[in-house]
Amino acid sequence: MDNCNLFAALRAAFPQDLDGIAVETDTGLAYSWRDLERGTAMIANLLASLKLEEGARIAVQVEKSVEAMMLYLATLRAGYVFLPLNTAYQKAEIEYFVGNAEPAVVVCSPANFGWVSKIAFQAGTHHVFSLGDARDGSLLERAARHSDRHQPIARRDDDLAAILYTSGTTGRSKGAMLTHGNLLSNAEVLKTYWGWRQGDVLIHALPIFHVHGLFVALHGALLNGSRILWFGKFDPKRVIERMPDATVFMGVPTLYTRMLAESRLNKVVARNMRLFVSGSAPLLLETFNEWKERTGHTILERYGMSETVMLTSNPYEAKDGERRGGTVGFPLPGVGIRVRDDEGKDLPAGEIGGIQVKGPNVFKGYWRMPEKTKEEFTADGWFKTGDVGKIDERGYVVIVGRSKDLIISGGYNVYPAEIEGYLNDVPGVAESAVVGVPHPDFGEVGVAVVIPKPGARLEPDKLIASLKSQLANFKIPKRCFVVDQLPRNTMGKVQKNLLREQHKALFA
Ligand code: MCA
Ligand code: AMP
Repeated sequence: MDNCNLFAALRAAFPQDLDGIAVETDTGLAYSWRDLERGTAMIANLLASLKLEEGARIAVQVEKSVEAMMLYLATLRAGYVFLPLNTAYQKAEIEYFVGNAEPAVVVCSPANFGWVSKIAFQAGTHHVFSLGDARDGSLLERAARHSDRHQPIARRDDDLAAILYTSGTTGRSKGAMLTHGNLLSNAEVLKTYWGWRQGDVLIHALPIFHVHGLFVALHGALLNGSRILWFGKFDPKRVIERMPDATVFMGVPTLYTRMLAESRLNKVVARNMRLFVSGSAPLLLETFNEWKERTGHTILERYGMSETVMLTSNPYEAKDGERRGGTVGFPLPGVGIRVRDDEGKDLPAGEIGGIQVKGPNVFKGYWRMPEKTKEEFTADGWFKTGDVGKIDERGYVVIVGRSKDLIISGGYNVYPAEIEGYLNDVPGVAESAVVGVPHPDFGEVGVAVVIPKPGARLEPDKLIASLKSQLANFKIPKRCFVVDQLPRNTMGKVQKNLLREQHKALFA
Protein backbone atom coordinates (compact mmCIF):
# COMPACT_ATOMS: atom_id res chain seq x y z
CA MET A 1 0.00 0.00 0.00
CA ASP A 2 1.38 3.45 -0.96
CA ASN A 3 -0.52 5.28 1.72
CA CYS A 4 0.02 3.68 5.14
CA ASN A 5 -2.53 5.95 6.81
CA LEU A 6 -4.39 3.74 9.30
CA PHE A 7 -7.65 5.56 8.60
CA ALA A 8 -7.36 4.71 4.90
CA ALA A 9 -7.06 1.01 5.78
CA LEU A 10 -10.06 1.15 8.13
CA ARG A 11 -12.07 3.12 5.57
CA ALA A 12 -11.26 0.55 2.88
CA ALA A 13 -12.90 -2.08 5.09
CA PHE A 14 -16.24 -0.23 5.33
CA PRO A 15 -19.01 -2.33 3.72
CA GLN A 16 -20.11 -1.47 0.18
CA ASP A 17 -23.50 -0.40 1.42
CA LEU A 18 -22.67 2.79 3.27
CA ASP A 19 -26.28 3.15 4.39
CA GLY A 20 -26.07 0.13 6.65
CA ILE A 21 -25.77 0.69 10.40
CA ALA A 22 -22.21 1.00 11.68
CA VAL A 23 -22.82 2.01 15.28
CA GLU A 24 -25.88 1.68 17.48
CA THR A 25 -25.69 3.47 20.82
CA ASP A 26 -27.22 2.57 24.17
CA THR A 27 -29.05 5.90 23.97
CA GLY A 28 -30.93 4.77 20.87
CA LEU A 29 -28.93 6.52 18.15
CA ALA A 30 -27.85 4.81 14.94
CA TYR A 31 -24.94 5.92 12.76
CA SER A 32 -24.51 4.59 9.23
CA TRP A 33 -21.13 3.95 7.61
CA ARG A 34 -21.87 7.03 5.53
CA ASP A 35 -22.29 9.05 8.75
CA LEU A 36 -18.80 7.91 9.82
CA GLU A 37 -17.38 8.72 6.41
CA ARG A 38 -18.93 12.20 6.30
CA GLY A 39 -18.45 13.07 9.97
CA THR A 40 -14.76 12.18 9.95
CA ALA A 41 -14.28 14.09 6.68
CA MET A 42 -15.81 17.25 8.13
CA ILE A 43 -13.70 17.08 11.30
CA ALA A 44 -10.58 16.28 9.24
CA ASN A 45 -11.31 19.32 7.04
CA LEU A 46 -11.72 21.49 10.12
CA LEU A 47 -8.33 20.30 11.41
CA ALA A 48 -6.78 20.88 7.99
CA SER A 49 -8.17 24.43 7.92
CA LEU A 50 -6.20 25.24 11.08
CA LYS A 51 -2.96 24.88 9.10
CA LEU A 52 -1.24 22.93 11.87
CA GLU A 53 2.36 21.91 11.58
CA GLU A 54 3.40 18.40 10.55
CA GLY A 55 3.08 15.98 13.48
CA ALA A 56 0.78 18.30 15.46
CA ARG A 57 -0.80 16.68 18.53
CA ILE A 58 -4.57 16.78 19.09
CA ALA A 59 -5.14 16.27 22.84
CA VAL A 60 -8.61 15.05 23.74
CA GLN A 61 -10.28 14.70 27.14
CA VAL A 62 -13.98 14.12 26.49
CA GLU A 63 -16.74 11.75 27.57
CA LYS A 64 -17.18 8.67 25.42
CA SER A 65 -19.37 9.31 22.38
CA VAL A 66 -19.49 8.28 18.74
CA GLU A 67 -18.40 11.82 17.85
CA ALA A 68 -15.34 11.39 20.08
CA MET A 69 -14.56 8.20 18.16
CA MET A 70 -14.99 10.16 14.91
CA LEU A 71 -12.58 12.80 16.22
CA TYR A 72 -9.99 10.05 16.68
CA LEU A 73 -10.56 8.74 13.15
CA ALA A 74 -10.56 12.27 11.73
CA THR A 75 -7.22 12.99 13.38
CA LEU A 76 -5.73 9.95 11.66
CA ARG A 77 -7.41 10.91 8.41
CA ALA A 78 -5.95 14.42 8.57
CA GLY A 79 -2.51 12.99 9.34
CA TYR A 80 -2.17 14.40 12.85
CA VAL A 81 -1.33 12.70 16.14
CA PHE A 82 -4.12 11.69 18.54
CA LEU A 83 -3.50 12.12 22.26
CA PRO A 84 -6.33 10.68 24.36
CA LEU A 85 -6.63 11.58 28.05
CA ASN A 86 -8.56 9.77 30.78
CA THR A 87 -11.69 11.75 31.72
CA ALA A 88 -10.82 11.27 35.40
CA TYR A 89 -7.66 13.37 35.14
CA GLN A 90 -7.71 16.60 37.13
CA LYS A 91 -6.00 19.95 36.84
CA ALA A 92 -2.43 19.03 37.82
CA GLU A 93 -2.51 15.92 35.63
CA ILE A 94 -3.85 17.81 32.59
CA GLU A 95 -1.34 20.60 33.17
CA TYR A 96 1.47 18.07 32.97
CA PHE A 97 0.20 16.32 29.81
CA VAL A 98 -0.54 19.55 27.95
CA GLY A 99 2.76 21.09 29.04
CA ASN A 100 4.70 18.01 28.01
CA ALA A 101 2.98 17.23 24.71
CA GLU A 102 2.46 20.83 23.57
CA PRO A 103 -0.66 19.97 21.58
CA ALA A 104 -1.71 22.30 18.78
CA VAL A 105 -5.36 21.53 19.50
CA VAL A 106 -7.09 20.60 22.75
CA VAL A 107 -10.63 19.23 22.82
CA CYS A 108 -12.41 18.99 26.18
CA SER A 109 -15.94 18.53 27.48
CA PRO A 110 -18.08 21.70 27.55
CA ALA A 111 -18.29 21.52 31.36
CA ASN A 112 -14.48 21.67 31.69
CA PHE A 113 -13.89 24.29 29.01
CA GLY A 114 -13.09 27.05 31.53
CA TRP A 115 -10.19 25.41 33.33
CA VAL A 116 -8.90 23.23 30.50
CA SER A 117 -8.75 26.11 28.00
CA LYS A 118 -6.89 28.22 30.57
CA ILE A 119 -4.24 25.51 30.96
CA ALA A 120 -4.04 25.01 27.21
CA PHE A 121 -3.71 28.67 26.27
CA GLN A 122 -1.07 29.15 28.97
CA ALA A 123 0.87 26.24 27.47
CA GLY A 124 0.75 27.86 24.03
CA THR A 125 -2.06 25.84 22.43
CA HIS A 126 -3.87 27.97 19.86
CA HIS A 127 -7.07 26.03 19.38
CA VAL A 128 -9.38 24.73 22.11
CA PHE A 129 -12.72 23.18 21.20
CA SER A 130 -15.43 21.55 23.28
CA LEU A 131 -17.20 18.29 22.58
CA GLY A 132 -20.02 16.92 24.72
CA ASP A 133 -21.54 13.46 24.75
CA ALA A 134 -24.87 14.80 23.42
CA ARG A 135 -23.53 15.96 20.05
CA ASP A 136 -22.90 19.41 21.51
CA GLY A 137 -19.90 21.71 21.69
CA SER A 138 -17.89 23.98 19.43
CA LEU A 139 -15.97 21.23 17.62
CA LEU A 140 -19.06 19.93 15.84
CA GLU A 141 -20.43 23.44 15.23
CA ARG A 142 -17.19 24.38 13.50
CA ALA A 143 -16.86 21.06 11.65
CA ALA A 144 -20.40 21.42 10.27
CA ARG A 145 -19.19 24.35 8.15
CA HIS A 146 -16.69 22.14 6.32
CA SER A 147 -17.00 19.85 3.34
CA ASP A 148 -17.97 16.21 3.90
CA ARG A 149 -15.36 15.04 1.42
CA HIS A 150 -11.74 14.54 2.35
CA GLN A 151 -8.88 12.55 0.91
CA PRO A 152 -6.90 10.80 3.70
CA ILE A 153 -3.47 12.40 4.00
CA ALA A 154 -0.62 10.14 2.94
CA ARG A 155 1.30 8.74 5.91
CA ARG A 156 4.30 6.49 6.06
CA ASP A 157 4.42 3.36 8.13
CA ASP A 158 6.54 4.99 10.83
CA ASP A 159 4.67 8.29 11.02
CA LEU A 160 3.10 8.91 14.42
CA ALA A 161 -0.59 8.16 14.81
CA ALA A 162 -1.02 8.49 18.56
CA ILE A 163 0.72 9.26 21.81
CA LEU A 164 -0.49 7.41 24.91
CA TYR A 165 0.76 8.55 28.28
CA THR A 166 1.87 5.81 30.60
CA SER A 167 3.77 6.08 33.86
CA GLY A 168 7.06 4.50 34.72
CA THR A 169 8.53 3.29 37.95
CA THR A 170 9.97 6.71 38.66
CA GLY A 171 9.28 10.21 37.47
CA ARG A 172 6.31 11.54 35.55
CA SER A 173 4.26 9.94 32.81
CA LYS A 174 5.91 9.19 29.50
CA GLY A 175 4.20 9.54 26.14
CA ALA A 176 4.42 6.27 24.20
CA MET A 177 4.64 7.15 20.50
CA LEU A 178 2.69 4.71 18.32
CA THR A 179 2.90 4.79 14.55
CA HIS A 180 0.36 4.06 11.83
CA GLY A 181 2.40 0.91 11.15
CA ASN A 182 2.34 -0.24 14.81
CA LEU A 183 -1.42 0.06 15.00
CA LEU A 184 -2.31 -1.29 11.58
CA SER A 185 -0.01 -4.31 11.75
CA ASN A 186 -1.40 -5.25 15.17
CA ALA A 187 -5.01 -4.80 14.02
CA GLU A 188 -4.40 -6.95 10.94
CA VAL A 189 -2.79 -9.73 12.96
CA LEU A 190 -5.69 -9.74 15.45
CA LYS A 191 -8.25 -9.72 12.64
CA THR A 192 -6.92 -13.03 11.41
CA TYR A 193 -5.89 -14.54 14.74
CA TRP A 194 -9.26 -13.90 16.39
CA GLY A 195 -11.17 -15.03 13.32
CA TRP A 196 -13.13 -11.81 12.66
CA ARG A 197 -15.77 -12.72 10.11
CA GLN A 198 -18.76 -11.41 8.23
CA GLY A 199 -21.76 -10.83 10.47
CA ASP A 200 -19.71 -10.12 13.60
CA VAL A 201 -21.19 -7.53 15.96
CA LEU A 202 -19.02 -6.03 18.71
CA ILE A 203 -20.21 -4.87 22.12
CA HIS A 204 -18.03 -1.83 22.87
CA ALA A 205 -18.27 -0.98 26.56
CA LEU A 206 -14.72 0.17 27.36
CA PRO A 207 -13.42 3.73 27.61
CA ILE A 208 -11.80 5.09 24.44
CA PHE A 209 -8.72 6.70 25.94
CA HIS A 210 -6.62 3.53 26.32
CA VAL A 211 -5.30 0.80 24.06
CA HIS A 212 -8.01 -1.73 24.87
CA GLY A 213 -11.08 0.31 23.92
CA LEU A 214 -9.53 2.72 21.41
CA PHE A 215 -7.37 0.34 19.42
CA VAL A 216 -8.03 -3.34 20.07
CA ALA A 217 -11.82 -3.20 20.19
CA LEU A 218 -12.44 -0.33 17.77
CA HIS A 219 -9.92 -1.28 15.09
CA GLY A 220 -11.09 -4.89 15.33
CA ALA A 221 -14.65 -4.00 14.40
CA LEU A 222 -13.81 -1.30 11.85
CA LEU A 223 -11.19 -3.35 10.00
CA ASN A 224 -13.83 -6.04 9.64
CA GLY A 225 -16.62 -3.65 8.63
CA SER A 226 -18.54 -4.88 11.67
CA ARG A 227 -21.42 -3.21 13.45
CA ILE A 228 -20.76 -1.90 16.95
CA LEU A 229 -23.19 -1.84 19.88
CA TRP A 230 -21.85 1.20 21.67
CA PHE A 231 -22.10 1.76 25.42
CA GLY A 232 -21.15 5.21 26.75
CA LYS A 233 -20.51 3.58 30.11
CA PHE A 234 -20.29 -0.07 31.09
CA ASP A 235 -23.53 -1.26 32.65
CA PRO A 236 -23.60 -5.04 33.26
CA LYS A 237 -27.38 -5.32 33.07
CA ARG A 238 -27.65 -3.49 29.76
CA VAL A 239 -24.71 -5.30 28.20
CA ILE A 240 -26.32 -8.64 29.10
CA GLU A 241 -29.59 -7.41 27.62
CA ARG A 242 -27.89 -6.73 24.26
CA MET A 243 -25.69 -9.83 24.29
CA PRO A 244 -28.08 -11.89 22.13
CA ASP A 245 -27.53 -9.33 19.33
CA ALA A 246 -23.73 -9.54 19.45
CA THR A 247 -20.90 -11.95 18.68
CA VAL A 248 -17.77 -10.34 20.20
CA PHE A 249 -17.11 -8.74 23.59
CA MET A 250 -13.88 -7.29 25.00
CA GLY A 251 -13.35 -6.29 28.59
CA VAL A 252 -11.06 -5.97 31.57
CA PRO A 253 -11.60 -8.62 34.29
CA THR A 254 -13.80 -6.28 36.39
CA LEU A 255 -16.35 -6.21 33.56
CA TYR A 256 -16.55 -10.00 33.66
CA THR A 257 -16.91 -10.21 37.45
CA ARG A 258 -19.61 -7.54 37.39
CA MET A 259 -21.56 -9.46 34.74
CA LEU A 260 -21.14 -12.70 36.70
CA ALA A 261 -22.87 -10.99 39.62
CA GLU A 262 -26.00 -10.64 37.45
CA SER A 263 -28.50 -13.50 37.65
CA ARG A 264 -29.55 -12.96 34.03
CA LEU A 265 -26.16 -13.99 32.67
CA ASN A 266 -26.55 -17.49 31.24
CA LYS A 267 -25.99 -19.67 28.18
CA VAL A 268 -29.16 -18.41 26.52
CA VAL A 269 -28.15 -14.74 26.46
CA ALA A 270 -24.66 -15.71 25.27
CA ARG A 271 -25.91 -18.13 22.59
CA ASN A 272 -24.89 -16.01 19.59
CA MET A 273 -21.53 -14.94 21.02
CA ARG A 274 -18.42 -16.35 19.42
CA LEU A 275 -15.64 -14.59 21.36
CA PHE A 276 -15.06 -13.08 24.79
CA VAL A 277 -11.67 -11.39 25.15
CA SER A 278 -10.13 -10.32 28.46
CA GLY A 279 -7.01 -8.29 29.09
CA SER A 280 -5.32 -5.24 30.66
CA ALA A 281 -5.11 -7.01 34.03
CA PRO A 282 -4.77 -10.60 35.24
CA LEU A 283 -7.96 -12.65 34.89
CA LEU A 284 -8.46 -14.83 37.96
CA LEU A 285 -8.79 -18.53 37.24
CA GLU A 286 -11.96 -18.42 39.31
CA THR A 287 -13.52 -15.89 36.92
CA PHE A 288 -12.31 -17.85 33.87
CA ASN A 289 -13.93 -21.06 35.21
CA GLU A 290 -17.14 -19.47 36.42
CA TRP A 291 -17.64 -17.73 33.08
CA LYS A 292 -17.32 -21.04 31.28
CA GLU A 293 -19.83 -22.68 33.57
CA ARG A 294 -22.40 -19.88 33.33
CA THR A 295 -22.15 -19.02 29.62
CA GLY A 296 -20.56 -22.06 28.00
CA HIS A 297 -17.78 -19.83 26.61
CA THR A 298 -14.06 -19.95 27.33
CA ILE A 299 -12.69 -16.44 27.76
CA LEU A 300 -9.68 -15.73 25.54
CA GLU A 301 -7.07 -13.88 27.60
CA ARG A 302 -4.45 -11.78 25.89
CA TYR A 303 -1.65 -9.48 27.02
CA GLY A 304 -0.84 -5.96 25.91
CA MET A 305 0.83 -2.68 26.79
CA SER A 306 0.53 0.93 25.72
CA GLU A 307 4.04 0.66 24.25
CA THR A 308 3.41 -2.51 22.28
CA VAL A 309 -0.34 -2.83 21.68
CA MET A 310 -1.04 -6.61 21.79
CA LEU A 311 1.87 -9.01 22.32
CA THR A 312 0.38 -12.40 23.11
CA SER A 313 -2.97 -14.14 22.88
CA ASN A 314 -4.49 -17.43 23.80
CA PRO A 315 -5.49 -19.29 20.66
CA TYR A 316 -8.83 -18.70 19.01
CA GLU A 317 -8.82 -21.83 16.88
CA ALA A 318 -8.89 -25.15 18.72
CA LYS A 319 -6.35 -26.51 16.24
CA ASP A 320 -3.80 -24.03 17.65
CA GLY A 321 -4.32 -25.27 21.20
CA GLU A 322 -6.69 -24.74 24.10
CA ARG A 323 -7.30 -21.44 25.87
CA ARG A 324 -5.55 -21.87 29.18
CA GLY A 325 -6.70 -19.88 32.19
CA GLY A 326 -3.88 -18.24 34.12
CA THR A 327 -1.83 -17.78 30.93
CA VAL A 328 -1.81 -15.02 28.31
CA GLY A 329 -1.23 -17.47 25.47
CA PHE A 330 1.33 -17.43 22.66
CA PRO A 331 3.27 -14.57 21.06
CA LEU A 332 1.10 -13.20 18.25
CA PRO A 333 2.27 -13.97 14.70
CA GLY A 334 5.21 -11.70 13.87
CA VAL A 335 5.83 -10.81 17.53
CA GLY A 336 8.96 -12.07 19.30
CA ILE A 337 8.86 -12.74 23.05
CA ARG A 338 11.79 -13.84 25.17
CA VAL A 339 12.42 -14.19 28.90
CA ARG A 340 15.77 -13.08 30.31
CA ASP A 341 17.42 -12.95 33.69
CA ASP A 342 18.95 -9.82 35.23
CA GLU A 343 22.28 -10.53 33.56
CA GLY A 344 20.66 -10.61 30.13
CA LYS A 345 20.83 -14.38 29.70
CA ASP A 346 17.98 -16.11 27.85
CA LEU A 347 16.05 -18.40 30.16
CA PRO A 348 14.75 -21.83 29.17
CA ALA A 349 11.07 -22.82 29.26
CA GLY A 350 9.57 -22.70 32.72
CA GLU A 351 12.09 -20.30 34.25
CA ILE A 352 11.01 -16.91 35.50
CA GLY A 353 12.58 -13.66 34.30
CA GLY A 354 11.91 -10.33 32.60
CA ILE A 355 9.63 -10.45 29.53
CA GLN A 356 11.03 -8.72 26.43
CA VAL A 357 9.35 -8.10 23.10
CA LYS A 358 10.27 -7.27 19.51
CA GLY A 359 8.08 -6.78 16.46
CA PRO A 360 6.22 -4.35 14.20
CA ASN A 361 3.88 -3.63 17.10
CA VAL A 362 6.61 -2.12 19.31
CA PHE A 363 6.38 1.67 19.70
CA LYS A 364 8.79 4.25 18.36
CA GLY A 365 9.92 5.53 21.75
CA TYR A 366 8.87 7.91 24.50
CA TRP A 367 7.92 11.41 23.45
CA ARG A 368 10.94 13.69 23.84
CA MET A 369 12.69 11.20 26.15
CA PRO A 370 15.47 9.61 24.08
CA GLU A 371 17.45 8.60 27.18
CA LYS A 372 14.49 6.92 28.83
CA THR A 373 13.69 5.18 25.54
CA LYS A 374 17.24 3.87 25.29
CA GLU A 375 17.11 2.52 28.84
CA GLU A 376 13.98 0.51 28.12
CA PHE A 377 15.47 -1.28 25.10
CA THR A 378 18.23 -3.88 25.12
CA ALA A 379 21.32 -3.38 22.96
CA ASP A 380 19.86 -5.78 20.39
CA GLY A 381 16.60 -3.88 20.12
CA TRP A 382 14.15 -5.72 22.40
CA PHE A 383 11.74 -3.72 24.57
CA LYS A 384 11.80 -4.54 28.27
CA THR A 385 8.15 -4.80 29.32
CA GLY A 386 8.77 -4.61 33.07
CA ASP A 387 6.56 -7.67 33.43
CA VAL A 388 7.97 -10.78 35.03
CA GLY A 389 7.00 -14.19 33.76
CA LYS A 390 7.87 -17.39 31.99
CA ILE A 391 7.15 -19.32 28.84
CA ASP A 392 5.88 -22.73 29.88
CA GLU A 393 6.81 -26.05 28.26
CA ARG A 394 3.91 -25.75 25.81
CA GLY A 395 4.87 -22.24 24.75
CA TYR A 396 2.21 -20.35 26.73
CA VAL A 397 3.35 -17.09 28.31
CA VAL A 398 2.54 -16.77 32.01
CA ILE A 399 2.84 -13.42 33.80
CA VAL A 400 3.77 -13.93 37.43
CA GLY A 401 4.48 -10.37 38.53
CA ARG A 402 6.01 -7.04 37.61
CA SER A 403 9.42 -5.56 38.19
CA LYS A 404 7.75 -2.13 37.94
CA ASP A 405 5.99 -0.94 41.09
CA LEU A 406 2.52 -0.78 39.60
CA ILE A 407 -1.03 -1.49 40.77
CA ILE A 408 -3.60 -2.46 38.14
CA SER A 409 -7.01 -1.52 39.44
CA GLY A 410 -10.06 -2.31 37.34
CA GLY A 411 -7.79 -2.21 34.27
CA TYR A 412 -6.32 1.21 35.10
CA ASN A 413 -2.67 1.57 36.04
CA VAL A 414 -1.87 3.28 39.31
CA TYR A 415 1.75 4.10 40.13
CA PRO A 416 2.45 4.02 43.88
CA ALA A 417 5.37 6.43 43.43
CA GLU A 418 3.00 9.10 42.09
CA ILE A 419 0.51 8.73 44.98
CA GLU A 420 3.33 8.63 47.54
CA GLY A 421 4.69 11.88 46.07
CA TYR A 422 1.36 13.62 46.69
CA LEU A 423 1.00 12.13 50.19
CA ASN A 424 4.52 13.17 51.15
CA ASP A 425 3.65 16.77 50.23
CA VAL A 426 0.80 16.89 52.76
CA PRO A 427 1.92 18.95 55.79
CA GLY A 428 2.76 16.65 58.71
CA VAL A 429 3.58 13.60 56.55
CA ALA A 430 7.09 12.21 57.04
CA GLU A 431 6.77 9.43 54.47
CA SER A 432 4.33 7.01 52.94
CA ALA A 433 4.02 3.74 51.07
CA VAL A 434 1.24 2.70 48.73
CA VAL A 435 0.72 -0.99 47.98
CA GLY A 436 -1.76 -3.02 45.96
CA VAL A 437 -3.99 -5.55 47.71
CA PRO A 438 -6.57 -7.97 46.29
CA HIS A 439 -10.06 -6.58 45.72
CA PRO A 440 -13.15 -8.53 44.63
CA ASP A 441 -14.36 -5.89 42.16
CA PHE A 442 -11.24 -4.11 40.86
CA GLY A 443 -8.88 -7.10 41.15
CA GLU A 444 -6.37 -4.99 43.01
CA VAL A 445 -6.65 -1.61 44.78
CA GLY A 446 -4.22 0.75 46.47
CA VAL A 447 -3.83 1.02 50.23
CA ALA A 448 -1.77 3.85 51.74
CA VAL A 449 0.37 3.57 54.85
CA VAL A 450 1.48 6.95 56.16
CA ILE A 451 4.04 7.96 58.81
CA PRO A 452 3.51 11.32 60.55
CA LYS A 453 6.30 13.74 61.36
CA PRO A 454 7.09 13.88 65.08
CA GLY A 455 4.26 15.66 66.89
CA ALA A 456 1.99 15.79 63.82
CA ARG A 457 -1.56 14.40 63.98
CA LEU A 458 -2.83 12.94 60.72
CA GLU A 459 -6.33 11.73 59.95
CA PRO A 460 -6.74 9.09 57.23
CA ASP A 461 -9.98 10.64 55.92
CA LYS A 462 -8.34 14.02 55.50
CA LEU A 463 -5.36 12.49 53.71
CA ILE A 464 -7.72 10.74 51.29
CA ALA A 465 -9.71 13.95 50.80
CA SER A 466 -6.52 15.82 49.99
CA LEU A 467 -5.61 13.26 47.32
CA LYS A 468 -9.14 13.37 45.88
CA SER A 469 -8.85 17.08 45.25
CA GLN A 470 -5.73 16.58 43.16
CA LEU A 471 -5.78 13.20 41.45
CA ALA A 472 -7.96 11.10 39.16
CA ASN A 473 -10.48 9.16 41.29
CA PHE A 474 -9.27 5.68 40.27
CA LYS A 475 -5.83 6.47 41.73
CA ILE A 476 -7.17 7.22 45.23
CA PRO A 477 -6.17 4.51 47.75
CA LYS A 478 -9.29 2.75 48.98
CA ARG A 479 -7.94 2.75 52.56
CA CYS A 480 -5.35 4.73 54.47
CA PHE A 481 -3.52 3.86 57.69
CA VAL A 482 -1.45 6.16 59.86
CA VAL A 483 1.28 4.18 61.66
CA ASP A 484 4.54 4.82 63.50
CA GLN A 485 6.95 3.18 61.10
CA LEU A 486 7.32 1.27 57.86
CA PRO A 487 8.91 -2.18 57.73
CA ARG A 488 12.43 -1.95 56.29
CA ASN A 489 15.12 -4.39 55.31
CA THR A 490 18.71 -4.16 56.48
CA MET A 491 19.49 -1.80 53.59
CA GLY A 492 16.77 0.56 54.84
CA LYS A 493 14.46 -0.15 51.89
CA VAL A 494 10.71 -0.26 52.61
CA GLN A 495 9.49 -3.85 52.47
CA LYS A 496 6.31 -3.41 50.47
CA ASN A 497 5.80 -7.17 50.33
CA LEU A 498 5.28 -7.18 54.11
CA LEU A 499 2.74 -4.37 53.86
CA ARG A 500 0.92 -6.25 51.10
CA GLU A 501 0.89 -9.38 53.26
CA GLN A 502 -0.36 -7.45 56.28
CA HIS A 503 -3.28 -5.88 54.38
CA LYS A 504 -4.10 -8.65 51.92
CA ALA A 505 -7.41 -9.59 53.58
CA LEU A 506 -8.76 -6.03 53.89
CA PHE A 507 -11.33 -6.49 51.13
CA ALA A 508 -11.63 -10.28 51.17
C1 MCA B 1 -13.64 3.68 39.15
N1 MCA B 1 -13.12 3.75 40.39
C2 MCA B 1 -12.04 2.99 40.46
C3 MCA B 1 -11.90 2.43 39.18
N2 MCA B 1 -12.90 2.87 38.39
N3 MCA B 1 -11.19 2.72 41.46
C4 MCA B 1 -10.16 1.91 41.21
N4 MCA B 1 -9.96 1.33 40.00
C5 MCA B 1 -10.82 1.59 38.96
N5 MCA B 1 -10.61 1.05 37.76
C6 MCA B 1 -13.59 4.51 41.56
C7 MCA B 1 -14.65 5.52 41.25
O1 MCA B 1 -14.04 6.75 41.01
C8 MCA B 1 -15.48 5.53 42.51
O2 MCA B 1 -14.85 6.26 43.50
C9 MCA B 1 -15.44 4.10 42.94
O3 MCA B 1 -14.21 3.59 42.42
C10 MCA B 1 -16.58 3.26 42.44
O4 MCA B 1 -16.78 3.54 41.08
P1 MCA B 1 -17.73 2.72 40.11
O5 MCA B 1 -18.96 3.52 39.84
O6 MCA B 1 -17.89 1.36 40.63
O7 MCA B 1 -16.82 2.70 38.83
P2 MCA B 1 -17.23 2.72 37.36
O8 MCA B 1 -17.42 4.11 36.91
O9 MCA B 1 -18.34 1.73 37.16
O10 MCA B 1 -15.90 2.20 36.65
C11 MCA B 1 -15.45 0.90 36.82
C12 MCA B 1 -14.95 0.34 35.48
C13 MCA B 1 -13.87 1.32 34.95
C14 MCA B 1 -16.09 0.23 34.50
C15 MCA B 1 -14.36 -1.03 35.73
O11 MCA B 1 -12.83 1.45 35.91
C16 MCA B 1 -13.34 0.91 33.62
O12 MCA B 1 -13.95 1.21 32.59
N6 MCA B 1 -12.21 0.22 33.57
C17 MCA B 1 -11.57 -0.20 32.33
C18 MCA B 1 -10.26 0.46 32.15
C19 MCA B 1 -9.64 0.15 30.79
O13 MCA B 1 -10.23 0.29 29.75
N7 MCA B 1 -8.37 -0.30 30.79
C20 MCA B 1 -7.65 -0.65 29.62
C21 MCA B 1 -6.28 -0.01 29.63
P3 MCA B 1 -15.56 7.51 44.22
O14 MCA B 1 -16.88 6.98 44.65
O15 MCA B 1 -14.66 7.84 45.33
O16 MCA B 1 -15.61 8.54 43.15
S1 MCA B 1 -5.37 -0.52 28.18
C22 MCA B 1 -4.25 -1.62 28.82
O17 MCA B 1 -4.18 -1.79 29.99
C23 MCA B 1 -3.38 -2.52 27.99
C24 MCA B 1 -2.69 -2.02 26.84
C25 MCA B 1 -4.14 -3.75 27.61
O18 MCA B 1 -3.53 -4.82 27.71
O19 MCA B 1 -5.30 -3.62 27.23
P1 AMP C 1 -0.58 -0.10 30.08
O1 AMP C 1 0.72 0.12 29.43
O2 AMP C 1 -1.02 0.98 30.97
O3 AMP C 1 -1.59 -0.28 29.06
O4 AMP C 1 -0.49 -1.42 30.95
C1 AMP C 1 0.17 -2.53 30.48
C2 AMP C 1 0.36 -3.53 31.56
O5 AMP C 1 -0.86 -4.17 31.87
C3 AMP C 1 1.28 -4.65 31.16
O6 AMP C 1 2.64 -4.31 31.25
C4 AMP C 1 0.88 -5.74 32.14
O7 AMP C 1 1.53 -5.55 33.38
C5 AMP C 1 -0.60 -5.49 32.30
N1 AMP C 1 -1.43 -6.45 31.54
C6 AMP C 1 -2.01 -6.30 30.35
N2 AMP C 1 -2.69 -7.40 30.00
C7 AMP C 1 -2.53 -8.29 31.01
C8 AMP C 1 -2.99 -9.62 31.26
N3 AMP C 1 -3.79 -10.26 30.42
N4 AMP C 1 -2.59 -10.21 32.41
C9 AMP C 1 -1.80 -9.58 33.29
N5 AMP C 1 -1.35 -8.33 33.12
C10 AMP C 1 -1.71 -7.68 31.99
